[in-house]
Amino acid sequence: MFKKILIANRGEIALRVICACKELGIKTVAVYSDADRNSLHVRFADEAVCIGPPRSSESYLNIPAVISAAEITNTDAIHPGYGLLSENANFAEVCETSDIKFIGPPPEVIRLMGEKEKARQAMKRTNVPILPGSEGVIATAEEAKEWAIQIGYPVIVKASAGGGGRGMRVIRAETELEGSFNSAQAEAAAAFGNGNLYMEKFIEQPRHIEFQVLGDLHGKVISLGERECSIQRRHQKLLEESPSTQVTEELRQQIGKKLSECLAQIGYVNAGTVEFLMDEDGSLHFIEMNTRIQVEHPVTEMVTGIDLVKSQILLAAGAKLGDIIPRLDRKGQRGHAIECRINAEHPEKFTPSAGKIKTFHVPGGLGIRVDTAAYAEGVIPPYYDSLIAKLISHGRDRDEAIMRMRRALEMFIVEGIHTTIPLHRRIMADPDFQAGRFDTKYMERFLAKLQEERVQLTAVSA
Ligand code: MV4
Repeated sequence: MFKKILIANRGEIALRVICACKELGIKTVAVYSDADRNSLHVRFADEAVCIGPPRSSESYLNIPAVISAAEITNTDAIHPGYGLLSENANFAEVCETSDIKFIGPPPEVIRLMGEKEKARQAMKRTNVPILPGSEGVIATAEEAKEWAIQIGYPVIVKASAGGGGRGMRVIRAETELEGSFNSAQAEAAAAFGNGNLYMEKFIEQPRHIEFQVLGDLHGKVISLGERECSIQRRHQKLLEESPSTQVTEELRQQIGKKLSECLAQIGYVNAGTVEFLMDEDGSLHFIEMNTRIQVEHPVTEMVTGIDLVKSQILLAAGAKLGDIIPRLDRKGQRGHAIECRINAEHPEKFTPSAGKIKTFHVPGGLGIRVDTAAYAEGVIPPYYDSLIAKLISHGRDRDEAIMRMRRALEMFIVEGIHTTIPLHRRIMADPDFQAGRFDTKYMERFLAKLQEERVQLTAVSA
């Protein structure tokens, strides 16, 4: 087992990893930028190393600085958290060549999943359902035209190096094809240094449903069920839940089995998330895979009782899935969990709201969990992600999870900066949300409805 782990991250996820290490009796090293000197991850780690100026590009993303910090502290392994270096195959490679265990999949698997078109073909080969689409990269608009005829309009072209919504174009008719194809190619080349595009049938109003998987170093992969993540705005998720009201036990088992087989073949190791779109008739279609622990992992933890971050560490150290997860826990999901992302943002304009927190009161009680690194009198720097807390509720069923979330949102007080708390209060009160009637277009409709009613969310937050 590792004696010491360096956490190459900040904020709530750095604290989350420290929690797992403490429970495993592993020493921790925090790295921090000049802007994070007074952050809680620095306080709760056993050691802390300053790795540079506030901007991420000069600190948390600076590979030589992170590796040097690991070397001077005699670290055995690095946990990258999410974002930052977590899906950087080169970083994973540098860790391994420096004799430091990277807590995540092998570099070649990170690289494969980073090339969305290759990931798609890999899933197809092992019978994971994918959308009708192109095979291999599309070189020219002419070629794209032929694929579009075969697939049938509407189609979507996506950047192979993209993901998270960048470098995509929906094409509804042949007249739009050449223009959209060329602009997507140029955008992808500029953004990712790689203009490779592929094409899929376009699903108009999908739900976004993702499966959590864990793989060990002995060739075994298991699925821990799904999360429903459709409630998002501009590709930023706002709240997630597990299980999805739309996934039957039969579908969950069927997809879980296929994923276990497919990912075992690929050599998948550690935690991962497989993203699907659900169409109007309830079928799931693979779109991409994320090779990291995700922000929304707690909803899976609440319904499975499995500590995913502890599992990541144990799996990286060579543990067998059968030894760390009792058969009973693998049976399935108990109850229902919801996570609200509390961002330091204006709740309507979604513009960042950095500054000093004046009051910070966190709710608690049965069925409530708060993952945060924020505190009263603490400062939210403007340089990083705006997520300041995750409020998670768990109940015997969805209604109970919603009721618990509603009372916890009432008792969550943040003063001094704007947050998304008032927005979440409104969503929880929405009959469509309560009935489970939503898809990836939900927030557009919801925000339009608020505008019509002229609801001032900031007034609620004061
Ligand atoms: C799609 C799609 C419809 N059809 N692919 C957006 C982010 C990227 N991960 C994939 N995305 C989409 N791919 C096909 N074939 C619609 C989206 C999409 C979306 C997906 C998940 C969550 C929110 C979304 C919001 C807009 C578009």
